Amino acid sequence: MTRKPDQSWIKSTCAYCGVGCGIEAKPLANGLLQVRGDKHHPANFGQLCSKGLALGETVTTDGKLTTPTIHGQTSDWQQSLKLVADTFNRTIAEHGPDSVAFYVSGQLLTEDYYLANKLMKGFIGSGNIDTNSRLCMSSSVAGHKRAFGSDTVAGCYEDIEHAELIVLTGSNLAWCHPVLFQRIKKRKQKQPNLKVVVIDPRATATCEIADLHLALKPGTDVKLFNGLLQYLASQNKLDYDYIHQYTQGFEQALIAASEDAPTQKETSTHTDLEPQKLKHFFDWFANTEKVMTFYSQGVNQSSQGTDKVNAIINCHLATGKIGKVGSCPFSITGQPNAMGGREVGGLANTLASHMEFGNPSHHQLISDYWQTESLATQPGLKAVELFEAIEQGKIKALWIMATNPATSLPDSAQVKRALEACPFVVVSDCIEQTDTCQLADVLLPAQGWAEKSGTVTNSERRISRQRRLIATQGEAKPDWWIISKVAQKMGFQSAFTYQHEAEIFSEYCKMSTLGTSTCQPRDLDLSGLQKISISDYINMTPQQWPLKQYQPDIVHQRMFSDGQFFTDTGKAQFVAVCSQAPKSQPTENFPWVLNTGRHRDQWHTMTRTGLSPTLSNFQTEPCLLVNPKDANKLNLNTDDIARVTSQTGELTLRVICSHSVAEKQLFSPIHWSNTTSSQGKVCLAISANAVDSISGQPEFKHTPVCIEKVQFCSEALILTPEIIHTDGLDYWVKQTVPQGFLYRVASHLSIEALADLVQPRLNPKPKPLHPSDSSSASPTYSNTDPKPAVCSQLSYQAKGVGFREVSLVHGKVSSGFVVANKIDFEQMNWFESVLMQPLGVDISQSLYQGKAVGDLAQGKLICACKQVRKNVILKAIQQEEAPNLSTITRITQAGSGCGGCLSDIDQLLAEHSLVS
Ligand SMILES: Nc1nc2c(c(=O)[nH]1)N[C@H]1C(S)=C(S)[C@@H](COP(=O)(O)OP(=O)(O)OC[C@H]3O[C@@H](n4cnc5c(=O)[nH]c(N)nc54)[C@H](O)[C@@H]3O)O[C@H]1N2
Ligand SMILES: Nc1nc2c(c(=O)[nH]1)N[C@H]1C(S)=C(S)[C@@H](COP(=O)(O)OP(=O)(O)OC[C@H]3O[C@@H](n4cnc5c(=O)[nH]c(N)nc54)[C@H](O)[C@@H]3O)O[C@H]1N2
Ligand code: SF4
Ligand SMILES: [Mo]
Repeated sequence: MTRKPDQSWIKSTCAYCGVGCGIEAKPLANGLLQVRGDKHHPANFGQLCSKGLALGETVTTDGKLTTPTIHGQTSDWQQSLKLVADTFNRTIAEHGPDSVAFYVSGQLLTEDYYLANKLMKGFIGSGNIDTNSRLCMSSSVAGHKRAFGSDTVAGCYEDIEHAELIVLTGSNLAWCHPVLFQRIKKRKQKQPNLKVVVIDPRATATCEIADLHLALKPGTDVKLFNGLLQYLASQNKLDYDYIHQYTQGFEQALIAASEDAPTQKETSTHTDLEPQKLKHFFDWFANTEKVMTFYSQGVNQSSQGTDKVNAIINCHLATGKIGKVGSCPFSITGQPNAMGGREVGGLANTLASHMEFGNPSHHQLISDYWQTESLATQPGLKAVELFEAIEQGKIKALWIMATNPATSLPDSAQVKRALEACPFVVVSDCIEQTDTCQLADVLLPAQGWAEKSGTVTNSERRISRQRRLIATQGEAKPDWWIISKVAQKMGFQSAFTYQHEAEIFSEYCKMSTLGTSTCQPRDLDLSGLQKISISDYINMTPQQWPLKQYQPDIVHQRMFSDGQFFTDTGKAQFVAVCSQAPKSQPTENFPWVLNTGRHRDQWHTMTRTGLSPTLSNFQTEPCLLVNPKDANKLNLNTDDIARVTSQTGELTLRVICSHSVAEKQLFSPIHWSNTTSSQGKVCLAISANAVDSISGQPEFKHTPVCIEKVQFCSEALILTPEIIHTDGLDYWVKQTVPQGFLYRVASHLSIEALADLVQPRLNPKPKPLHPSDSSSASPTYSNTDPKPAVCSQLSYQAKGVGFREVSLVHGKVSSGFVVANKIDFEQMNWFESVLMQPLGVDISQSLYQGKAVGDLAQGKLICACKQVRKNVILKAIQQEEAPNLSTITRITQAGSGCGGCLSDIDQLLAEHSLVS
């Protein structure tokens, strides 16, 4: 008897990265979701990373935007949609279509995205719709178009199973695409001959699987790959048959490479790489048949991003390592639907469905298909230019959807000025409190990941369904619904009459067939889905394009296997590229280079992953990684707070000394905003002037800065069930914890003054404390309601030394704070132990002594076999100069039993030394 599939598990797709993992979810009685990997999904075969596993924790009602608001006042859909439509119409009537703009996102579903593009380019008649993919994939898009004549990712994930050499450049795959990383790791364990090369100025967690780590000088990738092309030619390792038959422009590209990188010595000097290491890489590439090169933001987010992409592709074309099993250049997409957005035409410089501005037949085809006479004739403004135009008053109405530009665009102060200057700003989001929402005139509540339904396309061109998993909270609506309603109210009724997302999807798929018999063929072929019915759409399994027919079974396709490309001649185009230094160079005043990127457990501006206590516990503060030698010169230690200043702005970040960054380089994560920190938003310091001249993508990884230590007089930890106001707190960071929020604070005030500032902000309000008149550690301590205690407060004060207070409700700690000169390990430990105390345990003694209680004094149990607790392991990590798994297990004995806790120890190592 075959077992019936469990109907209560609904198949959907993870909300986060471009790997596009399939999930299965089961709604729980408490409104949360149980989530597991979908064993049948070809992106992950059941695997999930920490973010995917914690998806269920992020569907809480906390902080959700549930009603439309106008100028901060709750409104309704009727009124707010009318206001948006009328204001856009009036602005267009007065100032023309180019006076309005949409700024959208790779986190919209394809159906949403298609409609946003259709409305702006097709009916408003302006090219002014750009997307956060400009910050993410646009250099790859531009590089692909130059080389292939189309924006095509050549390979598929299955190539990993065949590759003999995998090059990861500008990608921290272990943290940013963890399921692909694990897949490579597993394959390497089975197939030790597989070689992995990591090219990254930093020693990241990805280096764990690297046979070779090339810590190149930031920004020198073009030199490195030109050096490789020159080497391949000099060693007679080129595939001339392939070059002659399928490509053009090779001679010019080789001449450029040979002039740019004439010798290995020259390449080695410019990239700061040891000649021996360079030669290893070159030899491996030259002598391995099946090579995959994955690249991501270390390549794209550069003032030479497009050239970097083409320098990589040149090497693959010159050796014929493309379109073959196990061989391809592979741009890994960031967002879950970055690829879908590129397909529908969400970038300001493309039209729709991989059809282009400047091609009259494409214009005609689209105008006929959409039945419009207003199709935009010119590309619109790219993201950075768009926000400049907004500040200059050229854009008078702006609609932002599913992105948080006040945090993620370069030069946050400029973005804020622009949004403040713009007469009308609409923001569609599912979260109420973001830096961008705070600057909106109209806020529209969009359904979030678990509430909405549609499709996304992942890095390997695979379209998966995202399915509705829970009931919608409040009045939130699907983004496609919001867009169609506004379009209808603007007067475009007949073109936006959709009742179901499936209708939009099939219209979009059909668009991919336009003109393919009369014009040139296009890579994006979705013809097999153009007639999909609503019920087939509802049940659709993952489909990979190109798809001429519905794929009932999973397929693994690669592009260009026939050597046919989408240029005018059908041949791939080599691009002659020459290395250039990053636009902003260090100076005497700004001698360090700040690199920015991602942390393992947070997603972008934390509006969603920040809701999960589990994910928020990995890296709790916006940090600055500093090489220990530099730290020494600057008199900085781990846990100090540093001020980082660039020509654009200023940050205050917690220092972590780490060998993972080279001297003169710094790294900081991108996740904190003004909503979660005082000055941890890295884009405050990033200039908007350094962008790639072809793609318009900003240089996020190379900002000259200076740093100095900031001396504070006091620090505090504050636990509160609700958000508190932070005025007067010089440095603060907010973290989600199971009880509510944990604030970490540093201040120029004395301990007493800081305690006075903090105390009234906590709820329930504590009764007045008994002041201590002693300057020694002979404290007074007050228990305001010792016995039957529904609500009680315990506080302790030792003048000039410390201050501790907790409020209990029904015997459980509900809020509290500790203030000291410096919140050290002991204080942190005490606070944590008090929070974890089971009901009914008397914590007054612990409060008095400032020492953690009972067993919890050493933190939670990590190794059950040897009974080793967290803090014992942390202490060992801190005492060791270069801690690693084997030294820590030897010193503490943890993990020497069954070994089941080794991954936890590894995680502690990663958290506290940052390189695993
Ligand atoms: N956990 C997590 N995962 C994510 C995301 C997230 O927010 N959190 N976001 C998703 C998105 S949208 C994206 S775009 C991807 C990004 O994924 P990645 O591109 O892998 O992530 P980043 O950390 O931005 O940058 C990658 C690496 O580029 C390196 N780098 C800096 N300069 C250079 C250089 O000049 N040359 C080379 N070769 N390398 C350099 C950096 O040191 C960094 O380690 O991640 C996706 N996945
Ligand atoms: N310094 C620096 N800056 C960077 C980068 C870097 O490496 N360094 N990386 C850049 C890159 S690659 C990227 S992709 C960007 C990401 O930057 P953003 O796009 O600004 O980051 P998110 O936090 O993902 O913002 C998405 C917003 O959409 C909301 N949202 C989520 N789902 C939905 C939905 O279904 N509908 C609607 N309407 N809203 C939704 C979320 O609550 C959130 O507010 O950051 C860029 N900025
Ligand atoms: S690898 Fe990406 S898609 Fe997969 S579970 Fe993690 S965040 Fe989600
Ligand atoms: Mo991205």
